[in-house]
Amino acid sequence: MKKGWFSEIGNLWPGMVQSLQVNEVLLDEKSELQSIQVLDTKHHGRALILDGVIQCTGFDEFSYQEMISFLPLCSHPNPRKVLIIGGGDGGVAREVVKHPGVQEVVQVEIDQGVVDASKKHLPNMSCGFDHPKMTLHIEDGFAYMGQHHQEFDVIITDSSDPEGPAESLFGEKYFELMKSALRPGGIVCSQGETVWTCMHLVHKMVSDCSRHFPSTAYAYASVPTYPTGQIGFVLGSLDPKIDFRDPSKVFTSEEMEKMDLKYYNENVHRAAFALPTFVQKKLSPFLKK
Ligand code: SPM
Repeated sequence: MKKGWFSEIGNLWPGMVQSLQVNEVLLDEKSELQSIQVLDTKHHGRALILDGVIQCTGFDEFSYQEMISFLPLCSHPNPRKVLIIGGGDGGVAREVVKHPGVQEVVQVEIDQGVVDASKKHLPNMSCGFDHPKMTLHIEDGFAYMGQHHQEFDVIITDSSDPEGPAESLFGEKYFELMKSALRPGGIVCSQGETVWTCMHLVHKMVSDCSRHFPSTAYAYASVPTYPTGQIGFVLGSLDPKIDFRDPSKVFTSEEMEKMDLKYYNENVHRAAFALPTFVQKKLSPFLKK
């Protein structure tokens, strides 16, 4: 923080910085795992910052939370039981419980401090935890995954970046564990960084995913307060015939209205998988033709 501005400096986006003008620091503490800040910003609502990195702001969080939830949910023909790993602010839970076919949601977040911070300062996101479909566990998502077999239809990994508590959620072993935790036909969707500054990471995740899933895809969404304004999603399916671009579930306008979706819709779903040529060239060995 300098002169009322928070600046996000990180190794994953070298030579650039994103800054937010701050009215007030609402929380500044350290959990056992990381530093946790909540800022009341001048133009972007409240911002959650973990280890100095912007996780979400009130201004654009809906884009990320809707897309990491509805891309996999609407690619699955019948997503009854969903596992969320990470997502301690509650925003992904808030979105997943909206899907009318989802009956049960289990969430595993490693840091109670993030949940507490969100419950106190980010009620628009933490409201996700209060839904009757939800069960929240505070424990290590990687370890949890190793103990569950053929249990979930969809697994969503809403992690921070791979420097810190979320590192284990980016390795090949994690994709292997997710595969065994899925029911037949299951789908995974992980926070997939950005091709603009982390192509090496994107390439590794997509290639690791393709080693364990017969169908792998990469999609992206616009999130102005993340570095480069973009974030990706790595998706894998146990169904070799799936076409991720073609949603299994298309909501009626009444359903859309009821779910209060602000970013996700059928056209956005299809467009999210359209990759620029340089990305297509790099990832095509691992993506389904
Ligand atoms: N529920 C919201 C949590 C957000 N999780 C993803 C945060 C990613 C932050 N870093 C983005 C950097 C992109 N290279």
